[in-house]
Amino acid sequence: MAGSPRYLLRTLFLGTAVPKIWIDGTFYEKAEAKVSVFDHGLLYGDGVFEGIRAYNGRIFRLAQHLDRLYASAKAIWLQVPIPLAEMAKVCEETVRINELKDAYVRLIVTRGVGDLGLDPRKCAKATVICIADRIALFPAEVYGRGLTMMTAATPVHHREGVSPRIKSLNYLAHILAKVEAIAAGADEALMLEAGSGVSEGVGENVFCVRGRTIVTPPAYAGILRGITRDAVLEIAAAATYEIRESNLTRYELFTSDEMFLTGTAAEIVGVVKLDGRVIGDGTVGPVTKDLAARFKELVAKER
Ligand code: PXG
Repeated sequence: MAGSPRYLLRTLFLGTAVPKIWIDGTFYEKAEAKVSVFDHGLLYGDGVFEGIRAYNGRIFRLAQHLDRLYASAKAIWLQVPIPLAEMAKVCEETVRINELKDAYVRLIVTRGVGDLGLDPRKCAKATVICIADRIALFPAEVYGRGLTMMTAATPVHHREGVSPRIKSLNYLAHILAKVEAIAAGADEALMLEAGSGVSEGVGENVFCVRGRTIVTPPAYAGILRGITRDAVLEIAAAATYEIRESNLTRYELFTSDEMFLTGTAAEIVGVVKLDGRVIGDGTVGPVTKDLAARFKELVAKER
């Protein structure tokens, strides 16, 4: 535990703080931060999560992330055992105690400990975990040269199945898509909806640009409604770009001037190739660069 003599000694001798992870009200050091093998999050992927960033000690759009977490929980009939305002304090305290300025916060709510049957009523109380660490999704040079993408054969979940709007612990479809992209030598996978149409990257929303018009699939389509997506739409509107939220086909991506992805971990990253087709002139385009610069300004100033 964080306050244990062993922890204090280690911190004293090594000088650097060992990561402290919050589980159900207690901070544990990394090696001791564990959940039961009977937790339904592990047994069935039964739970929801959030990935959140802090910039210079301030958590970016925490309220929106928590709203999405509680909505995801509601959609899977999961009672989050602590109120939203308290959850916000847990996130802030976890960033603070780990002495992180630029951090990645992973908040997880599982169905909790049950038995080997999948009946969620056997789980008396949800497990809540908050981790604050760092994240680097793509190597730095990718932001300069842009990503290559490949459309995965595996689609996102059907929107009336496990809705892609739910940020659930079931990421297997997205992981399979990533595996397919890696096998094909691409940096990232593009996923389609179960019907058809472009959905998203494996952890990012998709945009394309034609002239000064920016297009992205609508939130009601089979996508996770990204917090970064919404922030970029706001920035783009303020910068007088024209915005269209409409269904996209791969054809529209192939023939666009620019393509980029947005996500908490990825932030804004240009795409220069999709399924072997060069997008635009094959470099990260001016609109992508402009929005990335504006996004950087926003995260630096916003609370
Ligand atoms: N689609 C999916 C399927 C996601 O998982 C996004 C879009 C972008 O949403 P936000 O709210 O982040 O703009 C996500 C987010 C990870 C990781 O560990 C994944 C995400 C976020 C942070 C970390 O790979 N996915």
